[in-house]
Amino acid sequence: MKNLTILFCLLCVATACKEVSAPEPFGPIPSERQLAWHGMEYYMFVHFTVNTFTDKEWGYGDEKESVFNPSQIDCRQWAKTASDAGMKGIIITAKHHDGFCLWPSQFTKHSVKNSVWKSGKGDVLRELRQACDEFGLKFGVYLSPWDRNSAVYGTSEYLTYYRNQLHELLTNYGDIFEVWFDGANGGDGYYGGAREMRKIDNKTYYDWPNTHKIVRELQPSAVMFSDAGPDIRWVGNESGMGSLTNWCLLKKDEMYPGGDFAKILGEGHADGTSWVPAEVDVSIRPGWFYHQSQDSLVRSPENLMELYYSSVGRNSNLLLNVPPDRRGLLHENDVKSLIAFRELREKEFSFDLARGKSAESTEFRGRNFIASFVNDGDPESYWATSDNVKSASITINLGEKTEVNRVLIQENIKLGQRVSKYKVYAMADDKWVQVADGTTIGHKIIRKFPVVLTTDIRISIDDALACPAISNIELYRAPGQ
Ligand code: FUL
Repeated sequence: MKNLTILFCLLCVATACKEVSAPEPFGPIPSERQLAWHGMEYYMFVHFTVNTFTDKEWGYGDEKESVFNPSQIDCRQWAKTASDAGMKGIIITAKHHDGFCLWPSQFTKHSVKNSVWKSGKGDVLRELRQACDEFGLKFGVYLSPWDRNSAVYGTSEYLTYYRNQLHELLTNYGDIFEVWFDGANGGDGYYGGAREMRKIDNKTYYDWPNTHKIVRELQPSAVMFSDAGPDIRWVGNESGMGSLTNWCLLKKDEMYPGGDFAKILGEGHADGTSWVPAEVDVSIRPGWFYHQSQDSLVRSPENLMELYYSSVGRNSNLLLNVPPDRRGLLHENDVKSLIAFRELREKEFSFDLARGKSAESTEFRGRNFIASFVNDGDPESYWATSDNVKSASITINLGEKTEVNRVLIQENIKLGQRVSKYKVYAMADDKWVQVADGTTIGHKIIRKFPVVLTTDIRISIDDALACPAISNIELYRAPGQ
């Protein structure tokens, strides 16, 4: 009888621990290009044009080309700074609303080729591309749809002009990782001397689907950003605030660039029909362009750290604008702050207390999806529950009493975004104490809580759209409280 019992138990263990198939993907999932984008997390925005020299934020379109004359431009300094700051790429305003082109476009006179800079032989994009390659950064372009210089803005001829320019950018400057389509458009402008108000219909004028096709064809690995995607969405504000509830999903066919969708863009749609994650774009200074008067208003490293928590820590990427000055250099104050911010980040996340510690879960679907895959340092392995189990918890035993005040959690988003409710507990004085709670996870969340002296941290997934699949959990003791 005893032998039979032992055999029975062994059989049970063998069944529970057998290798099983992975969960089926749930809902929309990211494309390869979107997955690569998620991995970038933090990169630089560069706003640079005639405005830098006229001290404006929006040029009217009548600026003389000669005003663009950086005295010591050095794109290597921009790229080196981005790399030293821990950024993964740079997106530059190839053309802002004023219509001035930072490359010698053959379709307009309004560009660097008619400036005095390098006797009209310069090309900012070419220099930046080379610098990005040298420092191992990806390269992206912003091409403003609104063009206050163009005489034909508002007519169908302008679309041809816009697409020709896009073609130049996408064929002459190597691999582009992101194409940024701004949502601001229509209003008064120079328009070739007409100096009038021109309004366009956001929904129809640009015929976006056909412009998107050009990008797909010429740069299949590039993601496209706009208020409403198609690949990456605006977060709905320019203050650096990602939303705590943040689905990478969107009913994108109901949206259009320039529409009034701020709240929806922050949260996304739990039942969205496409994978369109949020990007937080924000400037290191009050303005997007350089103004000497703002030299003392550069965000502090501590403030940038807050931005990091409210963007990367909320399932968004951080696109941080650092505008070059009239010399064509990133200002010393900005550089100092960026480097100190990197140092702060390194201190904040210097040692993962969870890595390699014992982890147990209330449920797992099979031995190839066990709890300890969340803290093995392998981004490919993950813990997943059986298909019908939508709430379960995982407990990491730290081995001894340890101070903890940060938790980082990642879902395996290749299978879609699933978790809709979670809580984090710490075992303190023999009791479970709740230290954080929230809704969505997605690519990554980082949560702060007051220092707790604990032996175990428990992540409780309380609800999910499909069985949870968690690829990573990290724990930290960041300096301070
Ligand atoms: C906005 C523009 O109007 C600003 O000038 C800036 O380029 C910002 C990133 O997007 O829509």
